Amino acid sequence: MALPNKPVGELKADVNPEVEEREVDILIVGGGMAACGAAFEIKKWAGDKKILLVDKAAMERSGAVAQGLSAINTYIGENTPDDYVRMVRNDLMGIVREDLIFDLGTHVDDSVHLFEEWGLPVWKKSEEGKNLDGKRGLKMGTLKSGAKPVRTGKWQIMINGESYKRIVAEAAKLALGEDNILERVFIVELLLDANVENQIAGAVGFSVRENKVYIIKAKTMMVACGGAVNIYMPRSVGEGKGRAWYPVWNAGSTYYLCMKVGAELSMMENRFTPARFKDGYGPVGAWFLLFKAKALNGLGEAYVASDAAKAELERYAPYGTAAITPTCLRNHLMLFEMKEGRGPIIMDTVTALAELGKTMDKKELKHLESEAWEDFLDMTCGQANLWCATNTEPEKKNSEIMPTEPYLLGSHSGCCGMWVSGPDYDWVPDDYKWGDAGKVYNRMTTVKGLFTAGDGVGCSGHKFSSGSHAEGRMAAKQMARYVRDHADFTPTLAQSTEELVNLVYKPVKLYYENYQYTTAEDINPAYIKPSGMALRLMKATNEYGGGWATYYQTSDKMLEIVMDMLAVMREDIEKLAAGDLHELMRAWEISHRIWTVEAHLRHIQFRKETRYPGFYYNADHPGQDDANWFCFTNSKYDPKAGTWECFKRDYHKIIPD
Ligand code: SFD
Ligand code: AMP
Repeated sequence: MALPNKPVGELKADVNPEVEEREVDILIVGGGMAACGAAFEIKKWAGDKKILLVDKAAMERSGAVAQGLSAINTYIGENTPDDYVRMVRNDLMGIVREDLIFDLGTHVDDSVHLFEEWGLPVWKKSEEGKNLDGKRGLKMGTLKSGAKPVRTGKWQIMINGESYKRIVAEAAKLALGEDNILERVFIVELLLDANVENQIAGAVGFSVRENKVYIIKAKTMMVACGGAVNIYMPRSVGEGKGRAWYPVWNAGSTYYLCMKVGAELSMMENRFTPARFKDGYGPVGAWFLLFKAKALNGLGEAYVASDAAKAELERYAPYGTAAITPTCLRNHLMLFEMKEGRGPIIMDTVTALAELGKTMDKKELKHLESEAWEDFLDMTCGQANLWCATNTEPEKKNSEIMPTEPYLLGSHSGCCGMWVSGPDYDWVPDDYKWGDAGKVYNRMTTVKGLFTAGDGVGCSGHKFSSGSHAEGRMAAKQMARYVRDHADFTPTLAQSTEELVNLVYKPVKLYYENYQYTTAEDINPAYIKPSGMALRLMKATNEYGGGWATYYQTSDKMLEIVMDMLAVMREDIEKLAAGDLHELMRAWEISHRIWTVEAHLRHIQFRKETRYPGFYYNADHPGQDDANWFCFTNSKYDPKAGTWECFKRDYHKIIPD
């Protein structure tokens, strides 16, 4: 149950928090799209079991869909799952898990149909081929009953999605029951079983509204805490600090929590460096696909059609010469123009709207203009604010677009995450599926009983909101199987209650033991505050780890330097201090971020090629080296030894071209 909003000011931390211990069969960590999918599905398969969902925020507005969305980017519809695999494979430069993508492609539409049933307005095509949004679209019937969506691209459909997350969360809460949900509880660490090797047994966290530590034992769990944001310095600091494209609250917890108990990571070198409307982070998809806008360089040229651009793309054939240019290479072309002195890059909104308006009457034209605003009001309202603040009417004034700081995610146009088992079909290669006691558990990590979904599953991007929900539902069914198959297992924790409380509240204790030593509480020889640590991390990664400061370029030497800096940061996070509950959350978030970005950079260091030009470049290993690197790069942190290992895993082509 959600606790009410806090009163003015932060809630003071107490060195002696209350402790609540729980024991459940199934634990769902996170409350975003994947977790809502799991919450909706799980009772159907494990209704007699004890289930608990824990979200650090309030589910109605938590995670990436908090502000809403204006499109569902994965709806298979009239297409085929095989083709979906081809699209994802091409966009992610060849190396993907086709079993996971195909499997998702066969399930995702069912989630979209549910969203519509729960009240999400989906735009429809009229019989005359006109776009009908909102209530007008409802008149055409549902997608399930055969109504045609408004396709922007081959895979994307338009929605009126400001309340998307509220709708999805309501269904999840109704299905699971409010009593089985803890909101505003931040999970800090996962816990392995004391007796069974490599078996998950629980998690520890704290309330961000009460001085309370939660210790939760579970037989199986899904961790779906989204991607990692604010691991690289955003382009705006000061007044723009905290502004980002992906959700600022998602701090890499999925990757941190799983890697710390020894789950294998895959393709952590992959990142998403999205091209976005400059400073407001407005997504570009609707402009490129729905409004058919062109990107121009500073000279007013549609640069993607130039001979120089074509020659540049040919260097990355077959992806560069494919019918749809992969996302990273679209960025690469932007950066190429900018570096050649032909920047900035401009979205030609004026021509696009004028072209569309040619066949429209006055009323339709007005509606088109409001759609342009609604695209942002539905999912990135800061961009609409920025348009107001800069007197930008998109039909009269163009806007700049710009590659942003990098994000780590596995559900959007990126593919980093956990190495998980695929489904148990005979066509799935043996090294793509595993489980326990001879049984295969789809979406289980390499730790027994630990599942993930959405941004957590690596090697299979382009799931987006709908696919993440569907994947959460798929993982839920597997957890239900797991818990039945392991009815005799009783989770046992290796740590005492006192040890766990001391671990979680260490920053609070450090603060209260030392804060009176100085007059300015943020400056103290005995501790570091999380806000300072965040700036230190972002400066280091931006300058040495391929942030925007260097046009996303790093090198072997720069990686060596940033690795040293990260090692010191990992030592220094032991000295993080927190005086209130918000700061305690910030302290743990920055720890999660530091470990996550270290995994990212270790992978970049290991992969001696530049697989994703436009997302990042390794100056010492430019271009792609298929002979040596057409494989997955995986890593594993050994929780007992405290050591990391990077290694290769084979890629299998399952779906022919
Ligand atoms: O325009 C802890 N996304 C888009 N998807 C689409 O389908 N269409 C779009 O239009 C999309 N675009 C877009 C998108 C996202 C954003 C931010 C914008 C625009 C501005 C992507 C999807 O939203 C994304 O793929 C899914 O939401 C991913 O789902 P999931 O479940 O993997 O992550 P989540 O929804 O962010 O949820 C994370 C949850 O974890 C909680 N959490 N809980 C406990 N303890 C911790 N330590 C925790 N850490 C995090 C969070 O509170 C949250 O509940 S467009 O760009 O293309
Ligand atoms: P974005 O708004 O950039 O997150 O993109 C939303 C959707 O549109 C994603 O499925 C993208 O892959 C797709 N997309 C965005 N821009 C383009 C483009 N120029 N060409 C093809 N697909 C695009």
